[in-house]
Amino acid sequence: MNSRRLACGIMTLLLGWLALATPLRAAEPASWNPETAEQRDARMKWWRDARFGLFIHWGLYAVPAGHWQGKPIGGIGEWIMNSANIPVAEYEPLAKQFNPVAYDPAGWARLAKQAGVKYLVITSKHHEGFCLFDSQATDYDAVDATPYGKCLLKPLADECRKQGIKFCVYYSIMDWHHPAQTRPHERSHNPTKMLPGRKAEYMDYMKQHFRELLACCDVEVLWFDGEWCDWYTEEDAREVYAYLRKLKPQLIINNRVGKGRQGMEGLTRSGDHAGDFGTPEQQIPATGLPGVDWESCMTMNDTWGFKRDDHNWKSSQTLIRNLVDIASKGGNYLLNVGPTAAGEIPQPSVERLEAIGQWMQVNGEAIYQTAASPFKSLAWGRCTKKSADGNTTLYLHVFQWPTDGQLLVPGLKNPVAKAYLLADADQRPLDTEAVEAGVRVKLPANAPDPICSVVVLKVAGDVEIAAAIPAQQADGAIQLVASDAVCHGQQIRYETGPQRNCIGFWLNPSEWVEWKVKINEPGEFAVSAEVAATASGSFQVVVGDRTLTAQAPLTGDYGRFQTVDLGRLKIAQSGTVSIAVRAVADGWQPFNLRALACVPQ
Ligand code: FHN
Repeated sequence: MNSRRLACGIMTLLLGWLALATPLRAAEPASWNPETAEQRDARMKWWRDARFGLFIHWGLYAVPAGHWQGKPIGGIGEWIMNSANIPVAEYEPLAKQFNPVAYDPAGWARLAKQAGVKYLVITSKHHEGFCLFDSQATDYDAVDATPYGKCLLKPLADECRKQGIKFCVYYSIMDWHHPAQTRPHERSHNPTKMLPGRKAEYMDYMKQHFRELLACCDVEVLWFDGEWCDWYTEEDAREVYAYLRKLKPQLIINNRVGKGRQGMEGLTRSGDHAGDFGTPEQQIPATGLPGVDWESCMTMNDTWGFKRDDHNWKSSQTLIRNLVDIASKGGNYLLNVGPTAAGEIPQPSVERLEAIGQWMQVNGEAIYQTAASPFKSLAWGRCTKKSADGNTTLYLHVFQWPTDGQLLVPGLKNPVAKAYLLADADQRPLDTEAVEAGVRVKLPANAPDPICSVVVLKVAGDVEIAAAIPAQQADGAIQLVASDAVCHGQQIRYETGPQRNCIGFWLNPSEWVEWKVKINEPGEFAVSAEVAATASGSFQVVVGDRTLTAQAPLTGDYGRFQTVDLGRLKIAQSGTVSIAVRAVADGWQPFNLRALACVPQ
């Protein structure tokens, strides 16, 4: 055993002693998260400030790279063992072909640094069960099972630290290789079943890994996945969470350690679930989520693990605007690369990371340490914010540069102390003007950056924004979306996420919703609604003393929406009008309401 492995071994033993000194099924109540809000804020601060991380999916699945027995296999690359229905005995030998001779941890860390990421999350063990680190608990690892014969994580951890990048690891709870877990049936590995009487063995196996990962790499975030197996419970989650935080109090742990994640939407449903941040996957929440820590993990093409045939690369523009969109909503962006079995990051990924890095070189100030936009939406782009010494800096991320050179910041009431282009090192002042609709900023004819140019506004105090209410469109139509509605009641509320983005939790028929709308042209309107319902209830659209009664159609799922015509309704007066939707209590059945439209007749 070389000195490095010896050192890791000793550290692991020390951590093991500490852990054993704290019995896993602790005698004290499972107070899995006793920390105060202040302690949590201090622990989460670097992560919240970071805003941008690099995800790396690397494992034996990079060897077949999306092909098996001469045939292309559909689905994401790291799932090939399941997608091609490969038995463990036929999958294991891939380890003998895994020899990443081109692996350059220093080069990876430099690329990450240049891209502007502040943390890096690499798979330590994906569902396949293969460990990229040296584990004393198994020989199914990079040291014992591959011709490469060395730990893959520690060198990268060391190089990341040299670059000032936080080193973090992904860890799958579901394990398609461990003998305590078995296939649910002969056509799939997912989700695994736990063999009777072997759960404690596997839980201890995982804890050995946690100690080893902390000992060898001192990880800063443990990014769990594969928590959906029914043998793994919320009680297990809380004990794992408490166990890890006792080993490393400053460790940050995602919500997939627990059972509260709401599918790919990734956020934690209400209730007492373990985990420090939500994990939307391949999607960005529709709006910011005040007080909620979340991180959208996304691929550059369509797969997490390397697939030789996946050339469906997102543009650098898309990736940069995703980063801006996510930061404008107060979230983090965890952008994935899938290295080859040889240890190379695909060139298209390198090119995109370099493009992001060039943008971040100029505009990183508008991403790092920022808070969510104070605006509900901006037609021309996004906004991020910083507050210091009682003043506010607004970073206006302009995607669509105004052709007339006038950028309207809607509803902004603060006087602007200073405005300039972030790309302008001399910070030459831009003219601004307070107008009824907000603040106009006079911009040069050409945008500094075709993808996203940042205009900086310095204002005194906290931002004050006049509540922009929806207005009748120039063609007379009225388009009302759920995020602009005013909910009246305790349970009814706006729900975010691509499967929702609606008024939901309408369980109580005495609760209701309304839109305040600026009407310029009263008249007769054809009214339609976008609804989702699993049972049909009646509701009414009410404007003044006029009422339109309708029945919600059955769409079969609270996330499957249909647009239904409700009939005609007269809006008799101009000015600010309330368009309300109320439940008919008799026979009420909850439904989700995404939008309301009124078209002049
Ligand atoms: O099954 C995994 C998948 O392979 C990938 O790791 C993603 C990335 O977070 N997580 C799971 C799917 O939700």
